[in-house]
Amino acid sequence: MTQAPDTGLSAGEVARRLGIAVTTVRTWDRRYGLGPSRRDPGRHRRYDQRDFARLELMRQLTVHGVAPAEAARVARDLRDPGEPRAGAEHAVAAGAYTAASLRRAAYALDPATLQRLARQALTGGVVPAWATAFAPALREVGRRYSTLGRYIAAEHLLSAAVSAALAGVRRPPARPSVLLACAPAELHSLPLEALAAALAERGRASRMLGARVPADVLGDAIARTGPSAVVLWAHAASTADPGQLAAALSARPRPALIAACGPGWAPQNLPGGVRTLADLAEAVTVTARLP
Ligand code: B12
Repeated sequence: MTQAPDTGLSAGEVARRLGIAVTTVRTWDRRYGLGPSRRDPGRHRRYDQRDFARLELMRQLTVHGVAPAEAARVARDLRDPGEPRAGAEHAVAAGAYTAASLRRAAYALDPATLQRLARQALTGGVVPAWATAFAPALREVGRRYSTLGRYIAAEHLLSAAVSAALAGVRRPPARPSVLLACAPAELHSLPLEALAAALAERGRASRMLGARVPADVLGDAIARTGPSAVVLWAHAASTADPGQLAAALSARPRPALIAACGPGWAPQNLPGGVRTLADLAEAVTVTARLP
């Protein structure tokens, strides 16, 4: 638990303190904007305490399996410069601990514990709970399931608990301006459930059409509700349906944002007017900005 001195730290000193390569420090600066904020004339740029806290959080999140782009977004959001490291360390450690506890409760087929843990995880906010606890637990249980079919019950109980906890986040009484829908053959709806809950936390209401939304149903829903954003989820290439994108693109009024999200879509094959969103944090930032 080292503090950056008042004079700031060089990239090399930051790397040493964090136990990572200096090239990683520079990459995180260049690629994710996690650089030093001090620019003293005639000197190299120096990392102050807050810059250092961000990098420390970035390292902890990536060590816990959070994808670098998502970890960087969480790290850039770091507030409370007074006690940055204590708060960040606590959040990450709590997330990792919750992910492990969720997995244990899932393997033990213990729904009451799963529900309690999932609700508790949300007290720190939907985005950190998803990034540090829910998604890692889901990935791990999904991995076990793919190698050993008997984990299917654990996966079902875990996803039911996560889904119920996300649905428990209070929805604002605002007019829904965001439309969320899965691809026509897609059953994986949890990432969109997380997005609906994260938007609700920010006072934004959404309409979640859920799993398996046929193209014509989507087009009709857009025409009837006039959303400013439409977010479509496909978890596998086999469910990603260009016909659904075409329905969104031709619907009137045309939504300001049409996003194809999830590992099922191939970004290079998307038609013009459709964008991708890399993770929950980006999806929240981009959709919450719209009117
Ligand atoms: C829960 C779950 C289910 C539940 C879904 C419940 C629900 N309401 O969502 C149920 C039981 C229904 C289910 C069914 C099936 N599933 Co399933 N399931 C999962 C599991 C465990 C979690 C899914 C999830 O929510 N992932 C979200 C996060 C954790 O996933 P991620 O891809 O790592 O996230 C990255 C990005 O997507 C992005 N991201 C994450 N969250 C968000 C949020 C937003 C808004 C954005 C923009 C981005 C974003 O950031 C992450 C980092 O890059 C996964 C395991 C896994 N690794 O995902 C398997 C998994 C996706 N399922 C799988 C399979 C095979 C199936 C079935 C076909 C099984 C079967 N034989 O019946 C069926 C039917 C699928 C269908 N037709 O849609 C495979 C898919 C393999 C593939 N690529 O084709 C997986 C990977 C398991 C495995 N290892 O085999 N499943």
